[in-house]
Amino acid sequence: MTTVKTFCRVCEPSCGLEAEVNNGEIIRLKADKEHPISKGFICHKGINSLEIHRDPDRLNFPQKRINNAYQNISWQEAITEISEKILSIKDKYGPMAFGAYIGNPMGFNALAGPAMSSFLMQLGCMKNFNAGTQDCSNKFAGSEAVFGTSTLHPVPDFEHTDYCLIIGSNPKVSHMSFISIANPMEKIKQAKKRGAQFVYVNPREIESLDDGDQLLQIKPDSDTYLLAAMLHEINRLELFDKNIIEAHGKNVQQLFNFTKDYSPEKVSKVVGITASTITETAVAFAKSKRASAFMSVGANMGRQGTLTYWLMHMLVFITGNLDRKGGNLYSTGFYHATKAGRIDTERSPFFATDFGEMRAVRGTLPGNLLADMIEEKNNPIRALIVIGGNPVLSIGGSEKLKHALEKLELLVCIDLYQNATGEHADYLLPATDMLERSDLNIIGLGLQDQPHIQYTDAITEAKHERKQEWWILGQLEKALGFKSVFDSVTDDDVSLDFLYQRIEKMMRNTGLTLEDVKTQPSQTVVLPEKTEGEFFEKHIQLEDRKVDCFPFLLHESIEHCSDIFKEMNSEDEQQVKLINLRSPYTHNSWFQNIEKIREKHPDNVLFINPVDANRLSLESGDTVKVSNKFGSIECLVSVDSRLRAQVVAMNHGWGNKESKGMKVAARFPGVNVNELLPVGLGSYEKISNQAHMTGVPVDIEKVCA
Ligand SMILES: Nc1nc2c(c(=O)[nH]1)N[C@H]1C(S)=C(S)[C@@H](COP(=O)(O)OP(=O)(O)OC[C@H]3O[C@@H](n4cnc5c(=O)[nH]c(N)nc54)[C@H](O)[C@@H]3O)O[C@H]1N2
Ligand SMILES: Nc1nc2c(c(=O)[nH]1)N[C@H]1C(S)=C(S)[C@@H](COP(=O)(O)OP(=O)(O)OC[C@H]3O[C@@H](n4cnc5c(=O)[nH]c(N)nc54)[C@H](O)[C@@H]3O)O[C@H]1N2
Ligand code: SF4
Ligand SMILES: [Mo]
Repeated sequence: MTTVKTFCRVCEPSCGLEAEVNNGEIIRLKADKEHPISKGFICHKGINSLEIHRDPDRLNFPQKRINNAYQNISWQEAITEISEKILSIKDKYGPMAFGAYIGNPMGFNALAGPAMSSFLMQLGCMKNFNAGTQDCSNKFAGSEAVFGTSTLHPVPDFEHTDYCLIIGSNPKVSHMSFISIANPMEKIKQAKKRGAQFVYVNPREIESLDDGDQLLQIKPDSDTYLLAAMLHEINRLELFDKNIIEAHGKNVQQLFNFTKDYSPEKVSKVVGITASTITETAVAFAKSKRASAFMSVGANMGRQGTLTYWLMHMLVFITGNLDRKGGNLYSTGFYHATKAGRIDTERSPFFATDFGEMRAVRGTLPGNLLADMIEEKNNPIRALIVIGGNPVLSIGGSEKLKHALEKLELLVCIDLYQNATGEHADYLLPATDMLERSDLNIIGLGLQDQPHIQYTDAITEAKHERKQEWWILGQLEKALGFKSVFDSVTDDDVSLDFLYQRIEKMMRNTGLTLEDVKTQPSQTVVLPEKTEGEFFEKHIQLEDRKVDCFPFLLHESIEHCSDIFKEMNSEDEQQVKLINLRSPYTHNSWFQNIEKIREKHPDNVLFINPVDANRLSLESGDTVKVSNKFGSIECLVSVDSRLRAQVVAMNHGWGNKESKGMKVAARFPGVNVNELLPVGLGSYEKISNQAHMTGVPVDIEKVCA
């Protein structure tokens, strides 16, 4: 038996793991207590990834759909048949007939990224979608507008902060996103011991709340107005940092002209927080010596996630906390990535399409238009490749997407499972899991609380015929006559050194080679801490290196902001709204096939506040019909006093009734909450393509047995 070090690639902390391996089989996974960053912290998902590795339902061979059943075929057959179909579709319709959807796990796979770009570019595929538009694309658009680059996201400096505002995130359950931080709750605890104040903005009394924390129990989808009102107060009371603004900002007066319209008194009803609390919060933030802010999916997924992120950046900047120790700092890491995300902020990014003006954000179109773009009359998508994603369960309006997928001439899914999307595939291609491939922690680049590089070898050989994405795409490239990773070698045995060349080049600034990393304990090199002093000079990508406080790219959204405010202000006070909810026992749509988890947590329910439950005569365990103009579901309710009145919450990633390839998940199917989310035109934020997924109005009725 040997013990091998590796790291988890399920979510962003990338915790250190140890694998006990016997005769090439992994017997057990446990925490790497010696890991210099995660120091023994892990969660059960990291441990349970072993269950996914040995799940009998895993895809093990390439499969082809014949008469609605899947048959194993060889890789040779799969590559030949798929490439022939691709060529014939290209001949008939041209490159506009291709589409791709890249899922969230592909961000955690260092060799897959370049392979996917190479393949899609050579295919001429312009209709690219990914999980980012259901997650965070507002952050890309927000930082583009304010800093000129999608890759600049200063993170809170927990270690030194005195005051931290956490908007729409539940670190205890999710371990956060857009900040790679092992054991965030421990960091928060340590900060609190020093006397730091943590303030959560959330419609729910979340698990992360602890003694001394403050909760601003906001109404869903209204964060933009809370931040606008806080800035209103900071301006009114002249609590901004004049010197910093003068030295590093522009268009500040226009920002204040905008926030003038949103006094605490005016927004109080819409945000559901008293005017005095808003003022107090603004004053506390501005008067703290070192204040920081963070926002995540709860705010991203509202209708105005980009404006919310803009205003969060503004709050941090005008109070002098941007690039300040204990405020928000950019975490450079092993490569200066801020240039890579640079865009021209002077020109409109939009182009004309049959769906009206549209843009690509980091190359990505709105996921909420995927179904429409398959069904459209002119130039529909006829061939789609899905890599490590499950759009049927992760985008709104699943029924519409399922219907559209059946119209494709070719659907290829590369995944661990025949997931709900794979149910519609013509070809299923089996991918390796994280224990079967080498990797480097590329996901955290620019977002690490403590910068570090870590490498892992594959812990075990890939079972059966599972292959890595770079291999699959490289083989397709070769068959299609494109430039392929296999061109430079005589056989299929491409050396790892060759594949990691690009990453090694990226590491050049650190003076380290991959070999240096591999020989360190836990194959991890801790890099210098994030520091202040470089942000304005080095990282901002606008020509004049100033923070743009009223960016041209946001003008249209800003104009629209007052319309949404009016609409919310005149809304029926009793209107119930659905918010997103993450559970410790699921991870988006995967981990659904792990029997021991599903037996303990067999279902997802709709959580409802006692006030609404009473009004509707509901008790926990009752069945309800939840509906709106987008769809309808039937599910069980659980009465939960942690929610604000008129707010219901439900975990996504469920709804595997028809997933024949995931037998455990099909036995515990749960309900797909995304049936209730808007889809198509008008269902996403135009500037960012971010889908509207929280604060969606719903009606609830009791279903009598
Ligand atoms: N266990 C587990 N961990 C995960 C995942 C998982 O599925 N399960 N998913 C991973 C992924 S892909 C991501 S992106 C991260 C996400 O990590 P986080 O961004 O921390 O996500 P959540 O825990 O869903 O926290 C979002 C919070 O927003 C609140 N919220 C909902 N609507 C609103 C609103 O309108 N305004 C405000 N202010 N708050 C609102 C919700 O109540 C919820 O507490 O988690 C990652 N980690
Ligand atoms: N209602 C609602 N919907 C949501 C959210 C929400 O909070 N509420 N959250 C959104 C968020 S934040 C996200 S990130 C998206 C996620 O959206 P997606 O990325 O589309 O979906 P996942 O459920 O993460 O599916 C990942 C798939 O990748 C497979 N996979 C895992 N590892 C690998 C690998 O190494 N290689 C390959 N090829 N496949 C692999 C898994 O088996 C799974 O089928 O969902 C979004 N949808
Ligand atoms: S917190 Fe995330 S990275 Fe760490 S063990 Fe859990 S799933 Fe893996
Ligand atoms: Mo996500």
